[in-house]
Amino acid sequence: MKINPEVKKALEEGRPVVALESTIISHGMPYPRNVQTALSVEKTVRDNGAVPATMGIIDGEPIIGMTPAMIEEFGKRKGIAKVSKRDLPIVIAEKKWGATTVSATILMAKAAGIEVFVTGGIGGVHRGAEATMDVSRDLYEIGENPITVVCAGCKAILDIDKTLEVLETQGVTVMSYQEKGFANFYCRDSGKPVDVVFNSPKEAAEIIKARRDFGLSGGILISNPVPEKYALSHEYIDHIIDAAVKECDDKGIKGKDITPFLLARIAEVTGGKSLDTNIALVLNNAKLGAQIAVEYAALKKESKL
Ligand code: PSU
Ligand code: MN
Repeated sequence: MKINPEVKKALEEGRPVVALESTIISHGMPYPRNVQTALSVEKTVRDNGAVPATMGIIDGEPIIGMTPAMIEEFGKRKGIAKVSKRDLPIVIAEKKWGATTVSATILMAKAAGIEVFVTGGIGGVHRGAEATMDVSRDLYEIGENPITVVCAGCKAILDIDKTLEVLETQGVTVMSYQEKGFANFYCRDSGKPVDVVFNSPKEAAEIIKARRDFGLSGGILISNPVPEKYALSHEYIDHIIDAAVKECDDKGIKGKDITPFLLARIAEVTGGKSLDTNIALVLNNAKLGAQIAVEYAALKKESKL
């Protein structure tokens, strides 16, 4: 692993660090907005007092904390592999470039000792999973590792009820920031209950600390609804998502190609509106994630965790 010196120093000094993924750059958004977004996310993390660490794999080497030049290349380059846990050994051994999904990013964060991670929407249980068994590795990796993932719920293309069920089975604590229901990616509230609503980053940090103090393994999922101003209404977006999911089925698109296809198709049909919302929610998550990382680092320092 190659750790960025700034990230390394922050970790050694117990200062807050926030992990970021790279699949959202290479497979989640078109160039150049993917690169602009990734760089603004890093800036937002810094502005809120933490050090960003964007993860990726370059020529088989896992990078903890990519430079802006690396991020630019990740956004432009064609044919970068989308790397989940199962793919990690392959891209490393074959010295390839790999963009890390939530699952692979969690593994790299854990290896580096980073405990807070910001993304857009996590992967989850796909609609029709009772037939296809398509359940994202993301859910299990959150269940098994000491990580707090800040997201705007799971992607809207998924089955939210089933996703919450798997999270519960995995023992993940699901918390929502200020809003009662689990966030719904492009929309604010899914109406599905979470385990606890919290009202400040400090409150979240206290729950993270309690989980660690008690020696519980596994992670915490923080649901942060997209800002009102950028939220799309169910009336507007739901049928667009349904049509895209059906098109995906009809075309026989499967496995890891489903999510990138759907995100791109929905962005196209909405004339870029869904992309604006996606970017807004990621930035909003970066702010909250950094604030939580700051509070958690302070609590750890106080209690010498
Ligand atoms: N969130 C976004 N855009 C994305 C993703 C998340 O706003 O592109 C990526 C994440 O990397 C997540 C992955 O881990 O999609 C899930 O893919 P799958 O559904 O194939 O498990
Ligand atoms: Mn899948």
